[in-house]
Amino acid sequence: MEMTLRWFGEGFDTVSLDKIRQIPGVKGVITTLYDKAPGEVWKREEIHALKEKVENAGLKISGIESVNIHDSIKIGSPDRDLYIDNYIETLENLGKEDIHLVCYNFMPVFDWTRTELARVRPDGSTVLAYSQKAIDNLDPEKMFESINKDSNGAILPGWEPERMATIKELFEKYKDVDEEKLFENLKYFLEKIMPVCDEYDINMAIHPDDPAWSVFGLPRIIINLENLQRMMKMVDNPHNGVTFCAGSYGTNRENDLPTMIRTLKDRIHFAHVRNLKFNSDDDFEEASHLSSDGDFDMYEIMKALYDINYDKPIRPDHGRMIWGEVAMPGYGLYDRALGAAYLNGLWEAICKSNKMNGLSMRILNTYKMEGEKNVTYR
Ligand SMILES: [Mn+2]
Repeated sequence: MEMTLRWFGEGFDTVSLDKIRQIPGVKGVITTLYDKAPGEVWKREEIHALKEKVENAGLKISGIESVNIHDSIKIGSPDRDLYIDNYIETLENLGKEDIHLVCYNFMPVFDWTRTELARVRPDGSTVLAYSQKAIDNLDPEKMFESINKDSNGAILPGWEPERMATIKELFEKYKDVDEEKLFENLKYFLEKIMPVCDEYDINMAIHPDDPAWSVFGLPRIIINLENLQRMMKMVDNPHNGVTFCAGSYGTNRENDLPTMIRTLKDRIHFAHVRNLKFNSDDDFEEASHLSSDGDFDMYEIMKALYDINYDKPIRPDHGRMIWGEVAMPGYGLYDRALGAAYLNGLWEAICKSNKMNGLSMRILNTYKMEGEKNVTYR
């Protein structure tokens, strides 16, 4: 695996590249052109400048999260081809800059949804949390206000104020889009972009809907193994793959995370690993990464990734806000650094206890590979 950290770019992220570089084992960032609107073309020079910035800090771009999908593509509006052409041009420019991983999502209207961005835990840390009761009592048009007031001044990913200003119209546009239609529109999009992905070897990694069920009556399809298998089969190309986000799939307790990983295998192109603590079936909060702090067995999740020889980018996900840090909720430095260190520790222990060979030994520079089978630790 390749340990990375998400970075929103200069001017948008409170965490600097030189701090990221000091996290043991992190050699790459997952980044984006944060001020690009969905549907806009990413110019090659802009991508190149971003790449230079990252490389000058001694890191590399391991992938993009996200190139967002314009609503017309998700809705299947007559103008969708224009935005798909723009998307293809962006992919082409990314490919030319030697970037081969793109995370995206296909969620209508709202991106990830939480009802609290700073719930206080007993240890004084604050975390993102979700309560179905709070959602059920909330007018969807007020959702943005509710999310925005706790954002520490940051623009949250997927919650662009410009889009949210037209929320009523957006809901109206999605009124005829049900799950079947959304699948159809996703298929149409994927079929159009696969040739450029094949040409430049770009792995498309769809991010799950978070939480993994319908909110405010909007259809959500990337929620479980069955739907993922349908998605991969309907456009059966190895570049059509998934972001395995433990914290998002894990919101539905029927999703067996290690089994999902072992079934999806090499169609997993990117992994987000974090833990959740359930207070009841319809209320959860984002715990620290440690197994004993939440409800997921993080060892089993990492072991499943090891078992499929996972050698692609992985990142710790939302962290708690600790030690007085002020940052975009979920994206402070400290707790994500603790998460990366913990996941690296689990990985090293799994590797050593399994006397493994070849591929999945590539935990950055910690180990040296000697030939295909024989591995010696430095
Ligand atoms: Mn995620």
